[in-house]
Amino acid sequence: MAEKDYGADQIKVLEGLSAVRKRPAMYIGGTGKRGLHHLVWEVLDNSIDEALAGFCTKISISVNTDGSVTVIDNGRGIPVGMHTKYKVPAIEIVMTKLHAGGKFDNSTYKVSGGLHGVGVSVVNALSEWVELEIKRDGKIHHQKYSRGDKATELKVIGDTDTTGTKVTFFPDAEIFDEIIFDSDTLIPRIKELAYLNKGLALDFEDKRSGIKKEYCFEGGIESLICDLNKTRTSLHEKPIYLESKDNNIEMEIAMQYTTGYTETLISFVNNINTIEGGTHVSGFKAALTKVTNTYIKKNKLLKDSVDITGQDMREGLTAVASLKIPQPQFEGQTKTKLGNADIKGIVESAMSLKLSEFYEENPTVAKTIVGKITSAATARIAAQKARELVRRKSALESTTLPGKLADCSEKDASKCELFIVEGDSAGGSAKQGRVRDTQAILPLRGKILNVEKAAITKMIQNEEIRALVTAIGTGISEQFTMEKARYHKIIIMTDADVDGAHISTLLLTFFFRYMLELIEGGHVYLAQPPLYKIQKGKAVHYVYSDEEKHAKLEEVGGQGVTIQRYKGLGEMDPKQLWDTTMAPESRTLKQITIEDVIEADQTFSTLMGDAVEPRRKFIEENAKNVVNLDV
Ligand code: 0RA
Repeated sequence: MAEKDYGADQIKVLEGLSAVRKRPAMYIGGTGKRGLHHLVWEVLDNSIDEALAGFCTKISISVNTDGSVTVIDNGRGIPVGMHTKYKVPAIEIVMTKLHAGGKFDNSTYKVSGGLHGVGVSVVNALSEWVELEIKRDGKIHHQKYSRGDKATELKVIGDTDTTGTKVTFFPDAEIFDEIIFDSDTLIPRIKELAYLNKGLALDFEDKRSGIKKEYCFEGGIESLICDLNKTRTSLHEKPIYLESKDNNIEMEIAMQYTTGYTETLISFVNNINTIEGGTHVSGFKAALTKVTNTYIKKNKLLKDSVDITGQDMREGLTAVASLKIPQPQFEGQTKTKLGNADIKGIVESAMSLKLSEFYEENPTVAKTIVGKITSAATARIAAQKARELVRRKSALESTTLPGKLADCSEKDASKCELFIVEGDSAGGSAKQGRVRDTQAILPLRGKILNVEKAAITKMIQNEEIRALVTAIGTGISEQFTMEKARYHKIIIMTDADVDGAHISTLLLTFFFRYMLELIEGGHVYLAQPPLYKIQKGKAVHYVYSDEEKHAKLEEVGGQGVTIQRYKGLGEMDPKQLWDTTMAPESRTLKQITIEDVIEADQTFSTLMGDAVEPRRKFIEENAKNVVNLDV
């Protein structure tokens, strides 16, 4: 491009500006606020093109006190030489003819994108006046225009040893609904352009309010990633930056994984935000998936059974892809979707090459990323299985009640209680001791599955759990429906020992994970079986703690007192179990509150970990540590 001589002769296609004034919306999208600001973008785009062509390093934009806008660049300056064919200075063709400009033909490409890329002549057509100052060929040239027409002759007003273009324009109130420029509209786009054109200095000043901004990002879109991830926790320190330039196509990609779950993928083509995506975005996604999968396989970072989707690949990813291509075809509702079919393959292969290089050179980062992706996949698969299983009604909503449930006869759930009893023998006593109309008994054999550790699939296959879910009737997780509950009191009744505490903890974990509403509604209780039976003659006392035992012994003490320590519920006969633990008028129940559970949630994680010692200790301490609550 640089070696091409952009003489005045290269400016060819000509058409007057009357069409623009007649139908402005066709050229700038409308005559409202957006259209008005589009004038600024159109002028700015010409300067940015100079920067992209490698001739301009700094652009200043100002809103002046009179409401006009000035854009100054240090590019080559609009050509001022005489056009051999039209016998007028080239700049007059640039300013007064639609589509005029060397940039319109194929010898170069207009990379930055005005809405229609029609050039500065449109701005001229829709401005009350335009004033130009061109530094070129050692001279400062000046000219004024009015509503698209030449108002003064091009003249030299001084000498200079630099080059550049200064365009000042005042929008035409006959065209626009309002002609007041808004800094809040201008500044974000100017900043975005600074990110998208690394190293290019963009200054802004609003002389009406005194607001000043200076943007220049040496890191370009890498800096944009850092900015976007400012409020997030990144998984690797520096964004990954991939760059390639081939056959007039420039590709820049910056990406960084975070601990979060959202995917932020922003793409640009020729500085235009392609909100609707397009072929370049498809290429990006394909490359990320392929290269990462290949890396995982090559380094055996995963069991083959887990298959990772593109979505898993992008969980927690913040990425910006910026493309500069010669002839973008924008499609879609808002013309922000790239349509060029060949770009998918071009981006995919360029990015694949660079990303695999990056993974090879940065194995630590690569492995961190793989770790993130793997856990995204695992979580997705688990959630999916859970949904499928819950949906398959037979899995958990079988209508036939479990055989070992001794149900109650009352149909009003608010009057019914379900005792979940540890062990078949205690279950037997409970079945005999209960009041049949309102109390149901479900014996659980041994320990139920540790739901914290077990995958949901396993959990649902677990017989004890299935019996429990069917008996309660509510369903689990998203399917949970309190109205379907068959009992409003769920009472966990276990031995007052380590195993009993463990079982009740496991049950609470289950309720917490899958039937939280049951706990929130105050429907879950722990039964409090006595620890000791103290007997003197015919008088029998049951005590529920060591403190109580001491107090009772002081009271009844002396000779002939026998103390029996209950090792399990099974040691009690049906009547004793009824009197001490089940009879509503004499029993003590501990209602499980959400606070208990929140605290327990952390404890559960500790508990279900692999360290046996702290777990045992915890269970022992807490087996005794029960706050009594009369219900
Ligand atoms: C046509 C041809 C050349 C440059 C420009 C237009 C140009 C336009 C604007 C608008 C704002 N700033 C600008 N800078 C340059 C090529 C000039 C050459 O070959 O030297």
